[in-house]
Amino acid sequence: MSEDPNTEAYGQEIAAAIEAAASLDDIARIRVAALGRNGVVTQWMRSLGTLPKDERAAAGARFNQLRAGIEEKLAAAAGRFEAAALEARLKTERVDITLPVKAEIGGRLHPISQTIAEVVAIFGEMGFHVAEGPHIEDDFYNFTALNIPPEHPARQEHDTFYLPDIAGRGERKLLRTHTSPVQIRAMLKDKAPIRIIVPGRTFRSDHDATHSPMFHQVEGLLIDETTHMGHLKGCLIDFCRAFFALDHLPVRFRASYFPFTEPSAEVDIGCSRAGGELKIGAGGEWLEILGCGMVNPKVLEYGGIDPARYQGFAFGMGIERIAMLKYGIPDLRTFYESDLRWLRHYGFLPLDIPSMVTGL
Ligand code: 2NM
Repeated sequence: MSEDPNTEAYGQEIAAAIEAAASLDDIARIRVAALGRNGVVTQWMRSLGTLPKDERAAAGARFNQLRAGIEEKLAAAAGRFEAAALEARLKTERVDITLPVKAEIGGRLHPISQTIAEVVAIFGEMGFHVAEGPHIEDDFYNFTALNIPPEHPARQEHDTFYLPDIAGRGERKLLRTHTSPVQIRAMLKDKAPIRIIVPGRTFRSDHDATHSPMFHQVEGLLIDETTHMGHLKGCLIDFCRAFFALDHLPVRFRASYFPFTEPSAEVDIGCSRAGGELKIGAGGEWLEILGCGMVNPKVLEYGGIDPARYQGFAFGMGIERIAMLKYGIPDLRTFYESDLRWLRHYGFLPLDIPSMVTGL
């Protein structure tokens, strides 16, 4: 390049153009003209090699300064247009929640909500009330108080979503892996006797055809002075029969193990899988639907309840699983796709509130 490019004049010219820009498109055009592959500044920079050696450093510095100044002005102008566009969108896309439901969609209750309402209605009739708690928990409520030992696989990084240690205290919060921490909170806060069910979201680092990293559980807890395994069995048999609306549904208890209960059991209901089609209630086969047991005395102690005076039972089940079984929903993933056609098919009318009186 022979003549010395007037970077100052060009900088002012570009600044004026940016000032006069009326849209993000204008800004993009200015950027291309100045800084694009064949832009003015780019070409100047490319021509540095043709300058006499002793002028290169100073010219390079001026070009860089020019480019940085233009970048900065472009970014600021783009930011203003983006903010204005967002403002406009927020105005036009505001949702009027007082409008009636659109007839062609027809509001539907998600099967998860419906199933929780049904479970609440059944246990509500038995005198349980609903308890809720935080999704973000700490190690004590989610693991320690439930007698889950430090080396238990569920505690590993791999299975549990841990949050960063923002407080720098060497302890990390986590997303609850079950709703049981709410039972511990209830023991500590309400004392015995207790009769609660705890529906809610839970999180495990698990993702395949039958596991979602976010899913729902309902757990239950009953604590009193004379509570025994017979109460547990009667309560859960009644629940299974009410939930599946089958008065004579076969229910069996199979010995199992959980750290938080002793003894522990898994509950199966009768079914048949003849011809590859699952039918609940008939046939000589079994289908597991929930876990339960007598609350481990160690857990009562963590909850501040005297195990010499009180005992209780607890149970837990997956909402998606029992909803899929009851309503014939074949694929877990469809629960979270927000597909209105799916919701129209599997959803429930919002005012059809389940109750033991009107039927589930
Ligand atoms: C289950 C199975 C068995 C359970 C125990 C407790 C607590 F906090 F009371 F100890 N809450 N939930 C429990 C017991 C959960 O889920 C399969």
